[in-house]
Amino acid sequence: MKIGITCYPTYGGSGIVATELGKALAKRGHQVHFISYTLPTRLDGFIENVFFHEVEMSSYPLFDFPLYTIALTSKMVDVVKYENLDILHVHYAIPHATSAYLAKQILGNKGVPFTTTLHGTDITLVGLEPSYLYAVKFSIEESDGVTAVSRHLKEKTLSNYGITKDIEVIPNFVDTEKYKKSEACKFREQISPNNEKILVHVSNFRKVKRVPDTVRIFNEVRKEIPSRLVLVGDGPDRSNTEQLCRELGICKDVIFLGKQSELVEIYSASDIFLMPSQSESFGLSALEAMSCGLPVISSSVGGLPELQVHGETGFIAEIGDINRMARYTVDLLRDENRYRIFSEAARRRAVENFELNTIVPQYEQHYEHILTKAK
Ligand code: GMT
Repeated sequence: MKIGITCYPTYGGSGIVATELGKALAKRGHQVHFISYTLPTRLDGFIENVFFHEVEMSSYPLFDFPLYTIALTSKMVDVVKYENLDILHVHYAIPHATSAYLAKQILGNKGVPFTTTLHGTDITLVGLEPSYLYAVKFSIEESDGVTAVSRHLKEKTLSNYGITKDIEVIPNFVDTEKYKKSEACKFREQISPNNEKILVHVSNFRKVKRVPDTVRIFNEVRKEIPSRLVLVGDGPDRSNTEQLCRELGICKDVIFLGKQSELVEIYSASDIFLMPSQSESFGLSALEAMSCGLPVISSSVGGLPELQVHGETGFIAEIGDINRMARYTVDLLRDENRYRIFSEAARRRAVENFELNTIVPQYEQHYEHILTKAK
């Protein structure tokens, strides 16, 4: 198949899923054309069967705001037409599904079907704003296929937008061969010179991630266990979080690594993954951490209970219940035997339920189903 994929290329779960999917499809013999405004984060190096088409944005004095939706539409038309695509797959509804719809209309009988994967805040937050709501609902309804990354997100889409469309749940996935604990880990020696326990959090530091909660949880844990906190990523809440560490006087034990593309070594050096989010449709970074054998301490929101099993792969608490999350962390870190059982269960859950080779064929079947319907 010749597949066009559009996603946000920056640091964020939807772009990562789209990129890993495209790479996996290319490996399975499909030709994959990424269409975005810059090269997606994980699309590094030459990959056979993978092509990148940059959306060109021209500026003009009248345009106070960039006309990305239109520029993307035109690029989609161009790529569908000249690369003879069979299907377009857009990740994150806004504005990608709207551009794909427009491209299909412009191409008329030369148009191809498009499918939209819903990832999270496109449905639960931004999409609900009055300025986007009608366009999001319309574009989802007009998509030839729709997938959601969790049952929770599917239900939210149906109820929030009053949509009756068929939505297929295809969960996020992980390459468990790549994401596995590497034993020879130099980074561990650096960050844990005195055998401190390592807590880790990875996100784009947006409000919904509640990064300051990770610091508060850590602040409680360190009172009982020698430990350090590793924070990976960057975004709007980074300065607040740094400020909080200063106020608590714990800066020497909190390591801000900023954006990182290679996470396996970081997870291999860590003991517990923290995800205290306000909203989380799936929690891809938690899955990647689980695949490296990290138990997860998370909030109970969204798709997180579909990902991890409370009392088996980690623990789940109410949003903002810092003390409980800290308690769970301490209890697990204190009991070596129990920790090992949780770590193995986390890895097993990733391998048995969310392995790349199990999930990617579900997307292939999804495309085939859409193409058969369109004939
Ligand atoms: O925050 C978003 O909705 C955007 C998206 C992203 O690009 O980071 O994240 C969502 O998609 C990921 C991949 O499917 C999920 O693992 C995240 O849980 C989800 N984030 C939220 O729901 C907050």
